[in-house]
Amino acid sequence: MRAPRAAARRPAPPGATGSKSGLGPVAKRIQAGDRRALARLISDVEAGRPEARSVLRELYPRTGRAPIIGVTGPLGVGKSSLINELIQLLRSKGKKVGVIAVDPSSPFSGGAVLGDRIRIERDPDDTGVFFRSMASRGHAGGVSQSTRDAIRLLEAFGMDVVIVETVGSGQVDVEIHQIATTRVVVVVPHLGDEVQTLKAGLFEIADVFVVNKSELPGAERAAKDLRELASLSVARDGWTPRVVPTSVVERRGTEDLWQAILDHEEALHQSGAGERARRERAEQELRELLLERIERMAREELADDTAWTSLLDGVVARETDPYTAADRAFHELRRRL
Ligand SMILES: Nc1nc2c(ncn2[C@@H]2O[C@H](COP(=O)(O)OP(=O)(O)OP(=O)(O)O)[C@@H](O)[C@H]2O)c(=O)[nH]1
Ligand SMILES: [Mg+2]
Repeated sequence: MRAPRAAARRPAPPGATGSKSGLGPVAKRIQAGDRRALARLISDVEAGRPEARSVLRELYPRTGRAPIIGVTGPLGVGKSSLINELIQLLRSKGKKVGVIAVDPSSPFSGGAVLGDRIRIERDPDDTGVFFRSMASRGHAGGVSQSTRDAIRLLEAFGMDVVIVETVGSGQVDVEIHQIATTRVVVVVPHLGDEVQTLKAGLFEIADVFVVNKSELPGAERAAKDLRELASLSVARDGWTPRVVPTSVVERRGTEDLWQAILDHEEALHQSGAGERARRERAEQELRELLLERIERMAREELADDTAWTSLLDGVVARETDPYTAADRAFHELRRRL
């Protein structure tokens, strides 16, 4: 586990509060809409620099209100293109949007997605949009925590909606999807094996299915299959997953997608499921943060510890089995702490 890194890049602004707003200088800059401060702080979050935590502590009470939309699905189904469409729609409604792309294979660059067929230009000076790509590896506190923290910074910055894109291929997606308030899974016509994948994992956590590229043959069939699957699944808190066909090339369906998201957010509110989900997310985060500390503490305690070394020697020599050794180490740690 990492050792806390020294604040090498610039002097750490200590959680200097005491001003009228109760915010330190960095938190104030975030709230005032300083993009460079935001970008720098997200980098700090990724690197696990301690000064980021102090700003997050200050900003926490001001976060937790924006819808967090998780968008996932297999490689190349058009997630980024769809997000671009959503951004344009939301900007036309005067809403500010933050986007985090985890492990993007088609990076957001300069406010445009470079697809081979679609290139959507956006005003690079539009301060109502902020993109950030993040790698799922190399995060000091794990990608889930970095994502949570980045979302909070975007919210404190003033974003009304935050969208998180991940490539639907594993545990990271499920974890990040769990951070979202509305989970969107994007697929394309001719699902084939994808339906299996969806059944296996993402299907259970989708609130809205998008069948993108629906100008291609087979789109209606795919939507029908998904609707069937959705109706067979147990409605969670009175919500049956919605299926929305879209086509970015024909610029269709984005309004329906946004409406489905809004309907889901409203259903969460009405049924009380949103409140429960908030509690579950808080508990999950607290658990992760606590476990991280316990693990670090244990590692530090065991490093260069002679009793630990001799336990290890015993296991290697097959004088002690690893189960007994782990039990002893556990009891010894508990005794000391
Ligand atoms: N025919 C068709 N092509 C589309 C549509 N939407 C996106 N595409 C194309 O699909 C390709 C992938 O689009 P992206 O938006 O990068 O897809 P993605 O899911 O974000 O891809 P990854 O992030 O790499 O997983 C690009 O060539 C797009 O131009 C659509 O509705 N119809
Ligand atoms: Mg993408």
